[in-house]
Amino acid sequence: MPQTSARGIVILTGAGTSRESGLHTFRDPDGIWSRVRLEDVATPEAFERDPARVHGFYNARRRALLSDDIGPNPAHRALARLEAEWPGEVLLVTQNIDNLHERAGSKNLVHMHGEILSARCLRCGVAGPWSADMNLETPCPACGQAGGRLGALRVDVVWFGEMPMAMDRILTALEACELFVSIGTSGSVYPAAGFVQDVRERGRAHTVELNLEPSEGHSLFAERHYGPASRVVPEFVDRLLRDGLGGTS
Ligand code: BV8
Repeated sequence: MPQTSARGIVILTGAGTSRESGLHTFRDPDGIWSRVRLEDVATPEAFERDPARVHGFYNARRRALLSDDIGPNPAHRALARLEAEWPGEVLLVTQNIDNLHERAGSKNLVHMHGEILSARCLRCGVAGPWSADMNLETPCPACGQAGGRLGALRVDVVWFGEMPMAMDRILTALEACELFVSIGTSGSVYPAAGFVQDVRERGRAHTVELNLEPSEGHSLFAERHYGPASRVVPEFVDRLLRDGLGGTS
């Protein structure tokens, strides 16, 4: 059976994709980093220094995500449709720790910065689904251990200075893809912000930025469309499914 020639697509999403679902971004004027310093809540040193504060930061974001008025928006749904209808592989790499891509139906998905609805044990290393608040006394559901200066559990996300997840899989997909689309990200956090350069260096893939406004790396993209993700992403997906790769300009 000949390998289909349909070409692979890699999509990178950031917090702007979830903004119209009601979740805050990081670096917009009303963003998360305008209210708290990342050095105080999103690094291993912050957790060592004040684990209760870090638990409180993620407990609040987890509760917000699980509230009834938060759900996928048309951008999440358009990306799930692209995966279902595109004849080649579509790998969705998200920097987001929410579960809105899954809830929209995306399956071929990598959370390179982890997931807020997962917890990891500091003692046995086992990670698993977690939707409740977490504190220093919470026991690990896998090994039962609890207590200690840092407690037993941490949120299963990638903090600054920690290695992002699934990098081998991501870099392999970037190497093979014919289309790289960056959506809703400021392009200020590495290695994700460097993916477009990785793709350009291979000289074959088309690169597209879909964002509310030009990102830090906007000049690196061959094609750019600006506006809210809930409009710009469905429009782009419709065009791509109608006209194929040659149709994008
Ligand atoms: C690593 C998870 C190496 C947690 C996050 C100095 C010291 C130490 C490290 C570094 C350093 N200098 C550089 C680094 C590397 C560092 C880094 O890049 N720092 C930056 C600040 C300079 N990176 C790391 O540390 C990474 N790890 O390098 O490891 C290593 C090597 C070997 C061994 C060990 C380690 C790890 C980075 C991951 C950190 N974790 N999050 C959590 O979420 O709490 S990062 C955080 O930023 C989120 O994941 C977020 O997704 C990511 C990027 O932000 P964006 O998603 O882009 O969000 P932002 O608000 O910035 O932008 C939103 C965009 O949306 C805007 O452009 C806006 O216009 C747009 N928008 C808004 N509304 C809409 C919209 N678009 C469309 N529609 C709308 N409606």
